[in-house]
Amino acid sequence: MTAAPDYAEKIPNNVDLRDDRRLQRALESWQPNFLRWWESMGPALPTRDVYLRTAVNVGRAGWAHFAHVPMRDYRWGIFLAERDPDRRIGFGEHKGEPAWQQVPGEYRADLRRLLVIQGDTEPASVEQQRNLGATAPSLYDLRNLFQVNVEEGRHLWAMVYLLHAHFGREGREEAEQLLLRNSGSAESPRILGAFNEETPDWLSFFMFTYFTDRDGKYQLGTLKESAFDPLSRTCEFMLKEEAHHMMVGTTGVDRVVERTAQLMVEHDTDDAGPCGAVPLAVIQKYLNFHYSVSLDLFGGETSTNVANYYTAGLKGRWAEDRRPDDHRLTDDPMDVDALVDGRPGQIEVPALTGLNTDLRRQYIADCQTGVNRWNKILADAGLPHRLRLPHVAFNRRVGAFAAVNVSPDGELLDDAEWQRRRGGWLPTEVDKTHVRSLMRPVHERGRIAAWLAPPRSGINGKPFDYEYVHLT
Ligand code: BYC
Ligand code: FE
Ligand code: FE
Repeated sequence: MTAAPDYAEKIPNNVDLRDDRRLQRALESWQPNFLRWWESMGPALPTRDVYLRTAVNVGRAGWAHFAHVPMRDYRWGIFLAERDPDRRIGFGEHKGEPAWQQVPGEYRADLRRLLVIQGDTEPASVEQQRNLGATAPSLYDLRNLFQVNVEEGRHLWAMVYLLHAHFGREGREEAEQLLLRNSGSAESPRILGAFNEETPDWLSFFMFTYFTDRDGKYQLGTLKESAFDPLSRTCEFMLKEEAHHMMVGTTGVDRVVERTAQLMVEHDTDDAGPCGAVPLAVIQKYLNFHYSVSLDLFGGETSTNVANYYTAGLKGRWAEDRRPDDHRLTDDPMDVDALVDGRPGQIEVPALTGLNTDLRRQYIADCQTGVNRWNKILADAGLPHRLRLPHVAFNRRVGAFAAVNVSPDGELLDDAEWQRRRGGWLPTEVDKTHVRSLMRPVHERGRIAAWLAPPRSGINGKPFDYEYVHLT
């Protein structure tokens, strides 16, 4: 049994930090830098307190508690899911051996790289969302934004803990760097493309939490399979929090679509823009953008990196234990998306090098469930319009399709035609300006912006008109 964390400690944790003075001191010296980063790069809107969920334990019964807390007093703790002392490695060349409690020397560099990439995305998203508070459509949404922000902050702590505890001086240096790179910075940007894009409005925020946080869910799902047990346990716990981020994205887009559909019916028009909502065509363009930049986050269609990670036992597949194969894949083939004679098609490759494609496909199937939901909202409103996911090769910057221009239907285009038609598929300055014009803050209890439907239920059993945030 893991002991309940002691909230009197500077860093709440269930990793017996007090027994490791060196590690405790390292984290305590990183903490002020984290807090400085949070003050300068975290949520910009001043608040007195926010109704937040704080992770306090890992057991089945009650892993979190809810209370109004001043954000600067939020306790970013370190929590690993409970240890299974009998856990064995589930895949790769070490399959069947006991899971590792320490990092094997030969895998140090690869594991550090995975932790750094994962850790880099967490504060990046907080930076991207920094200014959204000023235009929140309701106190309920404002609270959800801040909840996501503090938890992404905690996910940074989760990676920094592993770097400090297992990677010595190099790990401490990487932990410093995680606070020095910044989203969109020209000199030292965040590592992955999607995390250098802007999140300037709430439609972008909902699309980001739907599509980009969902990449997080799938990547964490593969790292949860890791032979390195502390990483596995960390990711398992992070996934609990991620469920809320998924909810914010899914129901956020639901509510945008619902409001738009309502106004389309009411005014008998295809363009809800003049009625003060986001036109369905613009929702589709935002979807196209966030989906395609998120597809890039899965890396190349074929990758020797991912083959090495799998063989070594560092990174598994989504739902590894439910796969009906030998979990080694040394002789298996698989079809991956590729350019065939210059057009989108498929080729057969060794399964190990196709694992980014495997994970991307799991993700795509999950994304489709959201689109189905949103289409049901349109159908229930009596509208014939439908949303859809664009072709996998559309607007890609990473992997096999980075070199070509492909329409949402999968049609190959030359540069001139792409330039001529891209404004019909991706948000234009006019679209963005319209969306921004809708982003007038609604900070009064129980009220909501005109472009968005209210949620079906509140947070933790509270009503929509609860005082989720006290502004200063
Ligand atoms: N942008 O061999 P390849 C989350 C680089 S999100 C820029 O195909 P690999 C969250 C790649 O690094 C989850 N560069 O890649 C969400 C490589 O560089 P080097 C984050 C990219 O390694 C919302 C080169 O291209 N976690 O948690 O098989 C809010 C060749 O690529 C990109 C992880 O990603 C890109 N999009 O796969 C908050 C898990 N893609 O080595 C949080 C850890 C690739 O030539 N990361 N490159 O210098 C990984 O597992 C893998 O590194 C990747 C890439 C899946 C990212
Ligand atoms: Fe996260
Ligand atoms: Fe998240």
